[in-house]
Amino acid sequence: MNEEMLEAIQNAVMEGDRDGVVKLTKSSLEEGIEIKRILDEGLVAAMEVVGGRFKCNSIFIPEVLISAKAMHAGMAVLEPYFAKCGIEPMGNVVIGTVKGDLHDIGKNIVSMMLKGACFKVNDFGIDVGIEKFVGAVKNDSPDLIAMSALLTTSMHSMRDVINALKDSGLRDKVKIIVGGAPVTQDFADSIGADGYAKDALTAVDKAKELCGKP
Ligand code: B12
Repeated sequence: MNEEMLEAIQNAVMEGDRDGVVKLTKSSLEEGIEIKRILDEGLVAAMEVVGGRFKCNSIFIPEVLISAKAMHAGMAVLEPYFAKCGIEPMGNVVIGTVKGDLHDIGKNIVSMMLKGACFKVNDFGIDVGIEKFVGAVKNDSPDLIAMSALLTTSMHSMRDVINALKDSGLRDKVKIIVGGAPVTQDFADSIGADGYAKDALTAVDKAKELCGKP
């Protein structure tokens, strides 16, 4: 039964059926299916299939976008269930997809999971320039900067942000975590980031560790 429901969510995302995704996500919650399973085995699993189809040119950008919108609609249903926090935040995080990159599905999942783990999250969205990250450290003193990149071309902007922070004398004031499909631990080390995580769940653990709240 649970498997059928999760498969139905996958199909609805793949078909770009927003209303269907919302309805099925709500029903899955009512059935008591774990939120993490709805996310991983329903919504994210569908985007993996969509990604494979996009890669081999069997679907194109408009179809991917329609599926992405349907997935976001499902995430919006789940979001309130993540936020069961006390008064004291785990830490302040500024998150964004780096300059030149418009991909935000993974970044939004990380953002949502961090909020769910009681971090205060300031989400700068997509195509976030160096100055914006540096300005945030200067003016708002976040504990953690989280940068996402999905393109092999844009991931180098992460290094530019870190270098700009060094040049402004601000590097030691903030921890930096990076992620996104092309990013690896080796890459994170090579640009001088403090942490890397391959998925949203690991990102939360790493963020806690970097903020001294393991
Ligand atoms: C959806 C998608 C799009 C959508 C984006 C919609 C949106 N709102 O995000 C649209 C259609 C707009 C798009 C456009 C393009 N795309 Co695109 N896209 C994808 C696709 C199919 C899925 C990405 C995705 O959402 N995955 C699902 C999420 C859940 O996974 P995720 O992002 O990896 O995130 C997880 C982890 O990486 C991690 N994570 C993510 N961020 C962070 C941040 C931190 C701090 C941490 C710790 C962890 C973390 O946690 C997440 C959750 O577990 C991928 C293919 C793929 N399989 O990845 C191509 C892909 C990324 N795109 C690609 C390309 C080439 C493009 C375009 C250039 C296409 C074009 N010709 O115009 C444009 C680029 C536009 C731009 N300037 O950014 C290539 C990139 C190739 C490369 N090596 O650089 C890919 C890999 C497809 C391919 N050819 O194989 N794309």
